[in-house]
Amino acid sequence: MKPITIKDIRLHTVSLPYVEPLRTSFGVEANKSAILVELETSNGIIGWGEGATEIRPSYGYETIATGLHIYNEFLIPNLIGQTIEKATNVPALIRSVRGNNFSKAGIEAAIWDALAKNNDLRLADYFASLLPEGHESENKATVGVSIGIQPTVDATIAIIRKRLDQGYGRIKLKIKRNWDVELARGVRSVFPDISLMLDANSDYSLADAEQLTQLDEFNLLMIEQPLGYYDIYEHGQLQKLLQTRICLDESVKSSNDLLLALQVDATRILNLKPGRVGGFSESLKIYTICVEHNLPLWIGGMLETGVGRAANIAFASLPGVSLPSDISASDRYFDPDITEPAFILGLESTLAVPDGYGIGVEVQQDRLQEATARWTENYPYQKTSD
Ligand code: OSB
Ligand code: MG
Repeated sequence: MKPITIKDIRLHTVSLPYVEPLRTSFGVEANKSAILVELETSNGIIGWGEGATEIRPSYGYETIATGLHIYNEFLIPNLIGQTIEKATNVPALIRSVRGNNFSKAGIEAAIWDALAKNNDLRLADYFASLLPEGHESENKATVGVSIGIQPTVDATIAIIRKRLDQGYGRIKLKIKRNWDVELARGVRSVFPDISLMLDANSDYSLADAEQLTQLDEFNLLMIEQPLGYYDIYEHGQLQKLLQTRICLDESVKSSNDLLLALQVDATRILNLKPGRVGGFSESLKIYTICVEHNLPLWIGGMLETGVGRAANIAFASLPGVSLPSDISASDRYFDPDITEPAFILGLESTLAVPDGYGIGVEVQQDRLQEATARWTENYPYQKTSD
């Protein structure tokens, strides 16, 4: 690999209106906010990464404001002027910064993109080059769609129907306490056979185990992160009582967390969000653990802009990603997205990996300007309902 030398790193905080907001157990935002990282190398290559931090510390503890602080004060000063030959060397360069995984991942992603471009490689092929033979990119990712909490069961059914008509082959519904069994029963009475899963975003505690066992009758593909943010042990306790497989999301923040979760049978499937674990270097470690343990794996989403989504699609195209990922077509999120070309849902609920080098999509300067202006207008906090 031809190395890159980092000349400059520029941050763009953006705000993009969602086509359809996603209500979770912790609320809803009308706009997508993200920090886009633009990295320039000494030979003029531009790499892009997305730090998928949100406005509020709800899904994780990082926010846009803490992200800007960590980038500007710590990560960027550590990296400017560095020569990097392999993106997997990056975590060692920023290990003095504790935690803040989404921010680290945003900057690491820009380095992955720049290194891939500098070596005329698609990001998907760069990932595959670091894995054993037989792990080449399949050039497409199999995907599903995540549907937020709706006011009624009928409204949920209407959206599921729309998504099935669009070609999505796996449906995920957000649930919360008191919005679970009745929802699943109503949906299953209309769609007895669809591939269906539920995501609780940490809303329950072990005391709710009996309620959760009532979901066993609905033939769910999995239940995602029912219990608390840190509660790996408790998920293991819950799994003893449930037939439905538990899939951890929030609680697995590193490869070490995954090994612990496997030890206590807390996760029978894994939702890997590359940002949550600090980036693609750690994600490759986790990928390898999943392959070794025959653990079904899929890539989660944070409603990313095209910058983050393109990189996640590249990762999700690896063959060890064995279940549909939470990465939908561009039109499910934004009109228009910040990058071109748009991701369009293909046959059998797939998204194609673009042909271009690196992430394979281009940031549109006019849309970037508009999105940064929208952020500035609304800063520090956008209006939120709830
Ligand atoms: O828990 O998977 C989640 C979005 C924001 C925060 C948390 C989650 C989600 C999603 C979105 O489910 C999936 C997507 O990006 O399409
Ligand atoms: Mg989740």
